[in-house]
Amino acid sequence: MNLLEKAKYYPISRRTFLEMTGTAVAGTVAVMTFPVCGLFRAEAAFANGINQEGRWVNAACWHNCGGRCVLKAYVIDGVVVRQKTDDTHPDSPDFPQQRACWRGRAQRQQVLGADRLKYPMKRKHWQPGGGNKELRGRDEWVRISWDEALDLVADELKRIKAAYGNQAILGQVRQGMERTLSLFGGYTTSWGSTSWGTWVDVGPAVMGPYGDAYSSTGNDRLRLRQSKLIIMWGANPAWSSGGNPAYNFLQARKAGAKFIFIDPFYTDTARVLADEWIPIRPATDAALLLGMAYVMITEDSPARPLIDWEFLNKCTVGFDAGHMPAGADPKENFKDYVLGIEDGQPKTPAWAAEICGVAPEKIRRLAIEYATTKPASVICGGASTRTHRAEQTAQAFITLACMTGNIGVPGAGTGLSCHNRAGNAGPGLVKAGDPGVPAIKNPLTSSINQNELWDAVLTGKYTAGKNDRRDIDIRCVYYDAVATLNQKMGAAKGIEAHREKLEFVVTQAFNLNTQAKFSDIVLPITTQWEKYGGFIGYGTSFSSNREILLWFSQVVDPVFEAKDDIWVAVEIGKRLGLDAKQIDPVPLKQQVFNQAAGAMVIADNGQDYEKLVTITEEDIEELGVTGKPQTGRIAFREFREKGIYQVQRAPGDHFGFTELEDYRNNPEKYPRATPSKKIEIHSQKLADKITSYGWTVKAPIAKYEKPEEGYEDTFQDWNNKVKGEYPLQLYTIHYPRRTHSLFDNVPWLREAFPQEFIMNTSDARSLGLKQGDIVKIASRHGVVVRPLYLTERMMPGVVTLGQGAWIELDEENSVDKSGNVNILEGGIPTGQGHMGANSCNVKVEKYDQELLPDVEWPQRIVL
Ligand SMILES: Nc1nc2c(c(=O)[nH]1)N[C@H]1C(S)=C(S)[C@@H](COP(=O)(O)OP(=O)(O)OC[C@H]3O[C@@H](n4cnc5c(=O)[nH]c(N)nc54)[C@H](O)[C@@H]3O)O[C@H]1N2
Ligand SMILES: Nc1nc2c(c(=O)[nH]1)N[C@H]1C(S)=C(S)[C@@H](COP(=O)(O)OP(=O)(O)OC[C@H]3O[C@@H](n4cnc5c(=O)[nH]c(N)nc54)[C@H](O)[C@@H]3O)O[C@H]1N2
Ligand code: SF4
Ligand SMILES: [Mo]
Repeated sequence: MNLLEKAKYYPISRRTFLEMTGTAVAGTVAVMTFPVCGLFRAEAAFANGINQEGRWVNAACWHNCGGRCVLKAYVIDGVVVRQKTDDTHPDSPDFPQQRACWRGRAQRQQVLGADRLKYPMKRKHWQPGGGNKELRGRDEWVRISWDEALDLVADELKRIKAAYGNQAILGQVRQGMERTLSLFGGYTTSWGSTSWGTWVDVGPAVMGPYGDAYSSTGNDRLRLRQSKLIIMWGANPAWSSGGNPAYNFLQARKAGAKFIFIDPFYTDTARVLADEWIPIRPATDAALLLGMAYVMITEDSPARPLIDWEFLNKCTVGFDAGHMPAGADPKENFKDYVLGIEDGQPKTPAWAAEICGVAPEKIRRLAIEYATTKPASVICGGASTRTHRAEQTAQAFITLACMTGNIGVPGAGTGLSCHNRAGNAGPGLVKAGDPGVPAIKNPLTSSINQNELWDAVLTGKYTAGKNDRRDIDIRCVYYDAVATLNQKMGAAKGIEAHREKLEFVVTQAFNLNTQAKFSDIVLPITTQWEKYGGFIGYGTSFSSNREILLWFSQVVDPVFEAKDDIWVAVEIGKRLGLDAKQIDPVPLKQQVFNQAAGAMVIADNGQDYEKLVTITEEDIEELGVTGKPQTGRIAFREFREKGIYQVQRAPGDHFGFTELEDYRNNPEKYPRATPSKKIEIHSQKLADKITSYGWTVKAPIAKYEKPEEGYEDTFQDWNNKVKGEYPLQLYTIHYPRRTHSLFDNVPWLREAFPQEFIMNTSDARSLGLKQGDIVKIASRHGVVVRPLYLTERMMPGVVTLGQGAWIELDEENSVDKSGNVNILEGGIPTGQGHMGANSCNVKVEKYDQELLPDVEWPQRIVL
């Protein structure tokens, strides 16, 4: 019997279990088994005999997903036996419970999974200097003591610093080691937008920085109900904004909004909400938007106005030759570009249709519907701008919202509305206070764009700006809560960099995730369930929706030899001769107290904020922290026990929000922070900024430019429509099994969501493939294998695979078995160096070998 099998079936006493998890206490002995699913199973044992009273603890679901919901864990004598979600008040559409999704409800299989890392480990064939580097990711592991591990890490950091300088250390850290490495002389970082695509640069440049900079440009959820038309443009909240955003959209539908979905996939969200689905090829949205603009421009008439000239005149520059910003070439206006006056190519619906795949008549109808149904909201996920060259796309969205006057009116809006802000824009109504930890500045400024990261490690060169290529010599990567190797494009090259160049790779982790697997030293870390506690919500590093502040507490003791990230940062710091007090100046308990004491909640007038928490002398004494009593809305202990403060909402309250409302109503009084003080359909500042990054020359207006590895690149000969070697368009969806790479190992989720490769039935037929076949998917950059899922819900010519699977190499056949999308995608820097994850070309064929369902794979249990 191998170790895994033993772990699954070996009966252990409760005492042994508690000893293993570091929580041993004297008590009765009950028999427990590890179940097939790999959780330290305790329910059966407790149900079978020990009728002990347990307690519900507010447990964190701290991952970077769209939700951040209430989770509660039932703990009996140090063991979690049940989980539940928000039952703190009755559920209603205006005051909804913050219910957890399936991942949150499976959280204990992650925190108490049989595959938790138990001890510090060293790669068997690692030596200072790298040892046998090509064994990274496939070597054996050797258990070492914490002392040995910390000494090895500190010694190696010192050696690398002495030999190559601090620049040689690439830090992918944010849990404490960023402080240690900064005090140690600094480290190289990486940069580039992932989540919000090109909105990060385009939105603030074109509109002037707005409220909640990246996340939302529309309405709060109650005002969204005033919308008559909601276009879900590459937005799938049912999968990618867990918690209750999809429920909020449902209320808008019930209030009368029509829903149109523009997406290559007929999503689960569309199944619930869609009145119409318009399939579109990935990375071609700008073409569709320009085709719509053409209809609006050419068919606008006094009898049926399709353009809000008043808004354009009053609030924007750059639409036509008569309204150009100072210094701009009048020929470079948007209208003339659309009409083809400048380049001889009118951007007609027929022109757009050839690119985006939406029929010309449908484009015309959509344009007229968008221009005449008011107010209309365009709700974008990050996806349509997470493609190469997508600056044009974000800018085109804003341009069309201006043309139709759908800006600054309750129920109207455009742009990013995803993640935790999906359908609920606006400032936080309740916010945590500052934990009180002073920041430490990294003295180094060397930073490599995410798309060039592994290339830079291998070649020693990176782009620092236009005509500015610099040398860099990375020898070490330090990872904590950043899954760079798994989550950045170009992972195939990343593996090469790990196996060829790097001398030292360290990971702090709670399971053997991808970065841990490819490391030399792995340090076992506690999860949030094993720490003192904390907050989730605005003002914290885990922001939620604007109406809630969650307070989570410790659920279980640290398992095995797991230690907190900050403890590791301090211990390494001490060995590097640094001041421990600077690394960890404020104990976590005091930080949590500071966050509670500084928490603020919106006043009824919707303008002012007031203290949230009432704190007494006894509270301060009980905690043993420094602080002063204060009066707020909720008692300290009541809040901690309840685990949530949720602001009550009701239609007509003062907490409604519409982005740019003030500006639209009074542009003189509330000018935008752009050079013209207006919304800039023509933005030289944006063009200059994008061009200055060094990869792409951008025009000041939204033009369609062919993306790298978009639809056009599926052809060998575009003019004669001859397909090339990689004829299909792949995009990479945020998949329900995981939050990025997190939860990928959880057996219940593996079973429910098998990481299937999604393809249209007709494409499969032409390739001779059938439902369930194991297929090999190859791109210009790498190869993965997966089971095939055929459906009419996917547009022909387009395929998708969930992002985030843990790389699982079949070394013999040179394929990744997990379907990690970043093996397929190459790091191609364009525009603002954002992630272009939804533009990639692939070919698909039947795989000649077996592939077991993921749930049947051995868990990554070491030692
Ligand atoms: N389950 C789960 N949820 C998550 C996350 C996760 O990892 N897992 N991650 C969270 C994070 S950090 C983020 S940033 C958000 C991301 O949230 P989003 O960007 O909204 O999510 P995606 O799934 O990438 O894409 C949303 C929809 O866009 C469609 N789409 C893809 N490409 C295109 C395109 O080019 N044009 C058009 N029109 N549609 C397109 C997809 O089919 C999908 O239905 O999700 C958050 N929520
Ligand atoms: N191809 C493609 N790639 C993508 C995307 C895509 O759509 N397509 N989506 C992108 C997006 S939107 C995002 S936001 C990024 C996300 O990229 P990342 O933020 O790098 O991804 P996560 O998987 O969330 O990484 C978190 C890691 O930290 C670990 N971790 C969590 N908590 C702790 C802790 O307290 N301590 C320590 N030491 N470790 C911890 C987890 O186990 C996990 O390995 O991925 C991007 N990658
Ligand atoms: S949506 Fe996110 S925070 Fe909410 S339960 Fe699911 S994984 Fe956890
Ligand atoms: Mo993201």
